[in-house]
Amino acid sequence: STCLLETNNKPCEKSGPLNVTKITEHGKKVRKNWTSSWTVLQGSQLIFAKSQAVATSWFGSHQSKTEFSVDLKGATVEKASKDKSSKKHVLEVKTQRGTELLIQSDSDSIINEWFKALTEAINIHAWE
Ligand code: I3S
Repeated sequence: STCLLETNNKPCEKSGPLNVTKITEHGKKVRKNWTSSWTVLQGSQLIFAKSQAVATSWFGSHQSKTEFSVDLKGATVEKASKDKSSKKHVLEVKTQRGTELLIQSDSDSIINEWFKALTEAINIHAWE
């Protein structure tokens, strides 16, 4: 994998730049706000930071630079249907807590890698 960061003896499975927006928070629809985020998959946590540099400093010390993170336990991931976004290569992640995210890359292969990694993480952590 492409992940170079590690903390608390927990390796991170995958990281890279993705475009992300929430579409629902606590079960309520929110206005889309697409931003490019450095995205890190670590165990059951999917973490979004403003940039790789910020993510690195986040891993080095404090957590305040994290934009937000979601827990993938009990989540689902699927390829987003066309009505969710006009963009190409979009995944929809729904968490158990009622947050729905869209994540997107201009690269089909990158989004397919994330789809695999997220599906695996969701399956591995399903029963925790
Ligand atoms: O699902 P929507 O409402 O068509 O999403 C688009 C809008 O949120 C738009 O912003 P404003 O309506 O707040 O100006 C965004 O700029 C677009 O990127 C959204 O659509 P896409 O299809 O890019 O996800």
